[in-house]
Amino acid sequence: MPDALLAEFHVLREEFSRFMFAYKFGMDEVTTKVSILQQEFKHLQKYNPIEHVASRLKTAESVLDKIARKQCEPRFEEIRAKITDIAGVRVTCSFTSDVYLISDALTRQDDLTVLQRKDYVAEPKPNGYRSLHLIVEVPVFLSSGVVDVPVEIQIRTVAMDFWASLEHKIFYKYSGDVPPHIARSLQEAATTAARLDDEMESLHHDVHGALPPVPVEMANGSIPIPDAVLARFAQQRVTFAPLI
Ligand code: 0O2
Repeated sequence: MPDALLAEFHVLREEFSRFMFAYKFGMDEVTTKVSILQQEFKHLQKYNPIEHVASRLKTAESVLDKIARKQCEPRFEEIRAKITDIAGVRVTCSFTSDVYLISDALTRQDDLTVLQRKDYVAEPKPNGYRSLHLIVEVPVFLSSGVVDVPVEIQIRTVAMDFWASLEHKIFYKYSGDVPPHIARSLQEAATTAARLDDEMESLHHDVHGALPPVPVEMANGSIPIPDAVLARFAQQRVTFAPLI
């Protein structure tokens, strides 16, 4: 390979690496935010709405596939603007109401900008897919300056997650061309999963009742804590012992 071409290749590889690292850092920022919420809920509110959290970076191959599919020009700026799911964080919650609880807790954070919100829980896809999707932009502070990085956040219940992971496997097994009888069965399974979510939510409500949300201002101590919330703390036996 001629020297000039080799040098160009090295520069490009380094730029690509820098580009992908920004997504990794953006993903880490969002994962940290989710982890803080998870710990706060668990230790301070004695209720943990989050079952698990996973994150992934798209592979270079998958980014290239998407560049071709979206007819995106192979320039970093254009890729950052058009391909917004290079970094992804998936939050799996216990109940449907938790999906919105987590979405609200994240989107009211000042340093996150919501670029897109798709509510496939309220309006499932025709195949039965349900999840709440957010594309948020998070600032990443590098030694050279700040980069705003888009991160896709998928928030769903355990039942939605179970269905989606099975459907994903079936979709790939048939290369996207799922036979009609299997597509029908998947739709029925999605309806069953949605019913299960409704039943579990109602059971949860019967057992724990509807808890009043803690106002944002209370977290910074700027308003007095109302009696109802104090009663709720007492009811849940919240202790103020050190967390670690
Ligand atoms: P992967 O491997 O999970 O990343 P887009 O093509 O993403 O620009 P789209 O399709 O409008 O635009 O985005 P949408 O609807 O927000 O979906 C993006 C992601 O949601 C997908 O990413 C899947 O992870 C998930 N998803 C969406 N629809 C379905 C579905 O019907 N079944 C399952 N199992 N997952 C779904 P990727 O890139 O397809 O895959």
